[in-house]
Amino acid sequence: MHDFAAYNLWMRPIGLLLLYGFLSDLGHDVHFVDALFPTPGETAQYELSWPESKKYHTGKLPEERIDKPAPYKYVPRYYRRYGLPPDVLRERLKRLPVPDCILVTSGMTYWYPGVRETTSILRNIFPAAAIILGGVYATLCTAHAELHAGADAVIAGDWQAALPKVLEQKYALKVSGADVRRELSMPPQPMLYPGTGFGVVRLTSGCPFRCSYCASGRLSGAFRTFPPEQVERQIVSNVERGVRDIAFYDDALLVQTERALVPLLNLLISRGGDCRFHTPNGLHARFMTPGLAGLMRGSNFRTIRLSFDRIEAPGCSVPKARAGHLENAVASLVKAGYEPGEIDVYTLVGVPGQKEEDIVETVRLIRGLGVRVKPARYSPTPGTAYFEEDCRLLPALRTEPLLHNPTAAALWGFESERYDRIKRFAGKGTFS
Ligand code: B12
Repeated sequence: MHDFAAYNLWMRPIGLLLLYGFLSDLGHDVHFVDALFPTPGETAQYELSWPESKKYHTGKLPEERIDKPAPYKYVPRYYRRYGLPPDVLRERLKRLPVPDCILVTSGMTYWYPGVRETTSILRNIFPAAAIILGGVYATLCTAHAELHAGADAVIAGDWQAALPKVLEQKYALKVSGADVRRELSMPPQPMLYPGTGFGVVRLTSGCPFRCSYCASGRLSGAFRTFPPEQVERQIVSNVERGVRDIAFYDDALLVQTERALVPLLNLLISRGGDCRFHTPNGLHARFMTPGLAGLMRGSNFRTIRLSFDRIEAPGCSVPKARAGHLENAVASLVKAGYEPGEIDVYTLVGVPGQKEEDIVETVRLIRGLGVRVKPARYSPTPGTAYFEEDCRLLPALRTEPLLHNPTAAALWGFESERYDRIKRFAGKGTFS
């Protein structure tokens, strides 16, 4: 992955893990490689940083400085490759049996140079294997990926719909007859990440809201929940193998809680144990209730992040939460036993057209509740209403996903100095 900054905040390619589960269950010989994470052996042998050495098994990924591509020439920041150095990745790949087919995932749209570098390494080592790309970049920038990612096939959206056909028709790999809806079959993560202390799960898919800055609708389709018992089994299978921290990857964990989160929390509470839970993706503050907060506290949720956006720009989205919702959410969490300083609140900063006064007022409001502000930089994302407006300001966004990077977006939509000023204000409550 190539970026200006990256950190292991419980980072896992959950889509690829599901695919691994699906194909192994069908009896295929599947091997899993995550080029971001070294094994304990590689960490020692190549003196790489261990990405789980900070609090709750988060940490710094191995990194090395690389040249900036042309669109980033004017960004005054170092650019880096995160994850395994290419030679270490090559060594790892050479130990695998020669595959028929390689399934590659992709994260943020602006990480495509890392995808391209990886496919070129894969091609070099396994020239006869078919390379199929999926994931966020493949879904949101399909035409770009077809031209630039170096894959033989690019699959947009859920793999369930398209992958079985592509595997069978193009590559004669047998997957028919499989129940592709059984997508929750995910392997215990320590099986694929030796020595890991964290895992990721998700209890729901998609989001019923269509906020103007978020592509969840395009990526995940209609909102649905998964059976809480299945997610509990996944958690237990990880915990039994040494995992102590579990992060939820849901877009909308607090939606339809009566059939998903509440039963899961009750199961976790009755099971007991010392596993900690985290919600790195912002929760909808308006759905937090005293009852839910009590259950989250009781089941050992440690990282609680809420979202609070009050974007007043033209084409304004429905705010994720209004001030009253945030106050109620914080009050519920505090009543359940959380210290205000343990609660983080994301607020979106840098939407083109967003007024600095509005952000300052929002930050003041959040700080006034005693909780921590986490300004989240805006990333223009294809498939959203805001993206269409952004393209009017900068048409090159349509053809160059590197410009979606929040650090680079600062240069055309919202200058870095303004962002830095707001970040300081968010931390200290003053502009000094
Ligand atoms: C969880 C999450 C996070 C987590 C973890 C992210 C991570 N790096 O692992 C946290 C909270 C840390 C995070 C942070 C950020 N995120 Co985020 N995040 C998500 C979220 C909600 C889920 C991603 C996910 O795992 N989905 C679940 C799995 C199942 O989906 P999937 O991996 O895409 O797989 C599906 C398909 O793509 C397919 N598939 C996947 N791989 C493959 C491979 C093959 C071969 C095939 C056939 C199919 C296939 O199958 C799966 C479906 O069954 C998405 C929104 C979304 N709904 O996807 C945003 C999203 C990816 N994030 C986004 C953004 C903007 C960010 C931040 C920049 C926010 C900020 N300003 O700080 C940061 C960047 C941090 C970083 N450097 O990583 C944007 C992407 C923007 C972009 N331009 O690409 C998204 C799309 C949200 C949005 N705004 O619309 N994020």
